[in-house]
Amino acid sequence: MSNTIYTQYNTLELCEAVENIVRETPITDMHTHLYAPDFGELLLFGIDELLTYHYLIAEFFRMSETSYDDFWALDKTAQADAIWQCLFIENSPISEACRGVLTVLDQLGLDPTSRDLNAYRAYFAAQDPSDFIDTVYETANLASTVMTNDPFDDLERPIWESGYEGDSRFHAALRIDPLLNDWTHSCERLKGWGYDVEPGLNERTLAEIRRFLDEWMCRMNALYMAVSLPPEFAFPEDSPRAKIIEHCILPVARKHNKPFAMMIGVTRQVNPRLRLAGDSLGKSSVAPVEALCAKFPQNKFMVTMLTREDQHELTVTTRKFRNLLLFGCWWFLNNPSLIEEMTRMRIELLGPSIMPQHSDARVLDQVIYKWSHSRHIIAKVLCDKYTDLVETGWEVQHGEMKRDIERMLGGNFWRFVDLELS
Ligand code: FIX
Ligand code: ZN
Repeated sequence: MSNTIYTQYNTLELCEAVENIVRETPITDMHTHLYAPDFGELLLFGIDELLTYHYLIAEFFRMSETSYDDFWALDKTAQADAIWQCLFIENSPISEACRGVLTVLDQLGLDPTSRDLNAYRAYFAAQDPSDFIDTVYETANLASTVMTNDPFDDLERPIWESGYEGDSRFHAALRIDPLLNDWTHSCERLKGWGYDVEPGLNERTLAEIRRFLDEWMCRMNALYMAVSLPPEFAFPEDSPRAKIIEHCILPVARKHNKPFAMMIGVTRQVNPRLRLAGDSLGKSSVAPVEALCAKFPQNKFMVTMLTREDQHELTVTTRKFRNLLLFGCWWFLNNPSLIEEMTRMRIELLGPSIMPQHSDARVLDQVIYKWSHSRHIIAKVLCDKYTDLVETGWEVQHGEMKRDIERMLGGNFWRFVDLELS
């Protein structure tokens, strides 16, 4: 009830209310790798996709003696069979990524005790993709998700160019890793698409990159621009990346009044034989984030960093800049112990002004487990924080907790996307 008041004398009820509000609040998942049905085969779902998620592939190769070549020669069903046998039958599935598969099966009403992979396959094979999105959104209690949309991707680009009409369950984010992390090749590609660009980044080239970004922001109706960056990311710096950020990304972001999201700390392909599973991480510097937020107060930045070591510094930097939104427990941090530690620290330093989590789901069904596990932890941390609060003698109304939680599960993101900075 929205007018219930919680005090130091009813903290059990308070925690129950927090748990309920967190469970019942529809979420905006602000960073995923999911796609609307019009993107066809790019929208992944089902048990074979769940089992061949790159998190599980990395775990498989640690436990199995199968060679890389033999594994990659298998078709997807056979890969899924091998992973199931190794990680679920011959070993207990106690890792977070394995547990996630079982949470999905359980919450979709399948029977995890049957251990019957073919029965699970039959369930997913019977689903119509668009209806199944509704089922998954309902099960996970999602309001909408934000995709990761890469115009340099040859499978994705044609769908946008042929006039993708949109799907209210999915929003777009313009992802520009190749532009910032590999300018030499991107220059060639832009040239091939008719932009008058040169490797040297002269004025004409910078203007053409701005035109490219502007066109794609419009075509996608993108909510933000995003990039993942290596640990050595620096700004300011005499590099194509720093130049393109300053002279192209930021002016276009200002023109559209949309944030620039930086995901910092990924070291790509430390083991290429693992393919998509072969990326790792490295401690990074928060100094470039500070420099960008200070030098460009009219730009909005969203930042997440990949190492545990960088979290405290990033949280403190976020205190200093209203044009910075901290988000998510990214990738190797999306594990219960780390989510709890980070969420606790962030709320202690920033109150409810954060977006504590995103799913990063690559397979539609994964939003079910990623959010179910995270909601549980967010509720646990908030129960402690509101309990500490009422122990001061302060009273908390049910509606006030609902307001805070709605902000953290979506509202802060939407406010920031539209925020006009003066
Ligand atoms: O760069 C990213 O957006 C990463 O999240 C992905 O590339 C990564 O492979 C992933 O799926 C992490 O969860
Ligand atoms: Zn991602």
